[in-house]
Amino acid sequence: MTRRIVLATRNEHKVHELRQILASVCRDLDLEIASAAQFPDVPEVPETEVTFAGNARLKAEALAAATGLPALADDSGLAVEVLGGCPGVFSARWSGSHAGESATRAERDRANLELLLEQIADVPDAHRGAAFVCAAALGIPGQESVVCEGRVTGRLARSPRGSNGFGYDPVFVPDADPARTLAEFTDAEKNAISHRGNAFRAMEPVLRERLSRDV
Ligand code: ITT
Repeated sequence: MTRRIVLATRNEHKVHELRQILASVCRDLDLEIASAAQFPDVPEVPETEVTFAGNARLKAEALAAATGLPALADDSGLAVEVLGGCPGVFSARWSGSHAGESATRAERDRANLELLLEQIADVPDAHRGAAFVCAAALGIPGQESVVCEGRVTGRLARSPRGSNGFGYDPVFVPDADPARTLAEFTDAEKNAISHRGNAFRAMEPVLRERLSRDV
């Protein structure tokens, strides 16, 4: 039986990656995956929590309540060691909220990345460690939500390289392959090691159990 679920994100890059990750994690589950963009009347939920897990839970529960469907949310960001874990939950708005501005996501991503590079310009290579962190949340109407986390560690390059991915990918050099930034990985290579891939792979047993229960 086909199960309909909805991705609680308006970031089309995340939607693209999540569709591929879920296709490999739940290949046999016969999922029909909708995204928040298909529910334009449902307002975006303010990210008022101060943890990735808290914000992921907020997004999943709000969309599940509004649509009646199981909802999967992703709250993620970059934690830079020398900045004490920032930008962290402020990763999407590090250079300002840009509320009401007409800047595109690509322009906001570039402004965030440029500000971060400027802030750590004097930091030597030995201290440029960072991690991408992702909290995946599953919200199902009438059930308690579940959150799983994933991360990938690496270092920050001094200038952007590569054109794949989004956000801070062009400056993130994963420990698993120190010759390339994540923006120089293919989608499949990134998903295999990424914070998002790791968080949603950790969610696999929960998805199987909850989606079979919710019929
Ligand atoms: P939704 O809330 O609608 O999901 P968003 O982009 O605002 O979309 P977040 O609040 O979780 O999502 O912020 C995530 C930010 O962290 C994102 O905008 C990037 O700046 C950064 N980020 C997260 N995952 C990333 C990845 O895989 N590659 C590069 N940057 C990433």
